[in-house]
Amino acid sequence: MICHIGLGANLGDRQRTLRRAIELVKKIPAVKLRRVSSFYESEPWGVVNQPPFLNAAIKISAELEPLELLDALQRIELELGRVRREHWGARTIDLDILLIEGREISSERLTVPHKFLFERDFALIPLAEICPTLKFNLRGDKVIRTAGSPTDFKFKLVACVDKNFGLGRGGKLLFRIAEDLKHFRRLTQGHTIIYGRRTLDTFPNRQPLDGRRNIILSRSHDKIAGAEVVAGIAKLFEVLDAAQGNFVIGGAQIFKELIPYATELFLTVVDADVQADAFFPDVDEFKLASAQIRNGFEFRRYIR
Ligand code: A4P
Ligand code: MG
Repeated sequence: MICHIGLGANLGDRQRTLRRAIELVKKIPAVKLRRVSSFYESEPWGVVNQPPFLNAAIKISAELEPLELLDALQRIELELGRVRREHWGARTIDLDILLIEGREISSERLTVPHKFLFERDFALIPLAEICPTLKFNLRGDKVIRTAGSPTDFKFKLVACVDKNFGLGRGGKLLFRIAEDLKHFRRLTQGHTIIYGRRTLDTFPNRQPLDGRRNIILSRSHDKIAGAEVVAGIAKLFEVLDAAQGNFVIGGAQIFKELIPYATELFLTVVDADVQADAFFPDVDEFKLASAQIRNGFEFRRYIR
């Protein structure tokens, strides 16, 4: 099922909590995170004498029953230190199921669409950003887009794949095409490149690439000459600069982790069918913006 979830926080480090909550939703078994909205600052709705909220929305697909999803979301609320006190009152994190595609639910534990969705601009505005088909009227409450969403890093994913979006085999890349390497250099030169430890092994002399800020995701290494090493996505968000070009260059696991937050994809698609064992993730949340046909391959650019 396709489902939209609303997130809200008004206690503690709200930005960090929202990001952590999104990462935890991503880790629920049988859940795939597809899209993430910007973060929005909003005035409290309902109980008004409490701190302002930070709100966001995400889109997921889940091979779960709605109540199983609700259970998983409530476990995340607990893990992030939510204490249920006052109805509509202040909270470190609130995760509400806003919509489930093609479903209406009205049971003791769960009402979908969310009971107050269409009365709440703080829920509708982030939701509309990632669900453009939604029809609604706003009340005119103050809801202001603010920085802090992982999508603000404007991740651009760059890869060279075969017809089946195969990336590699046995830890090696499938292709080495001179024109593509030039294209890659032109895109990334002077910017930040983000990649996994094993991708370093595919580089010439296993050295970080020059003329770029190299950030390597690794849990097993803490120092690599010529690069900055970070242990996970949460740490990555702390060291990145949103104003910089942030290029994600592999491998398969890193693409999978960061594609929900990406704004653009640069795929070199080679007209070949190679037995790959690692694949680029689904691109169905993106649309093809341009394709330049070359001899035996094409340069594709996708946007949201
Ligand atoms: N429940 C029923 N339907 C759903 C659903 N679609 N999604 C049940 C999630 N839960 C659902 O929620 C109470 C019970 O609602 C759950 O146990 C579940 O079985 P709760 O989170 O435990 O209690 P609550 O927070 O007091 O109530 P509720 O209704 O979740 O609060 P709201 O409605 O989310 O309101 N103002 C701004 N600007 N931004 C906000 O994010 N949030 C609230 C909280 C108030 N004002 C706000 C914001
Ligand atoms: Mg709630």
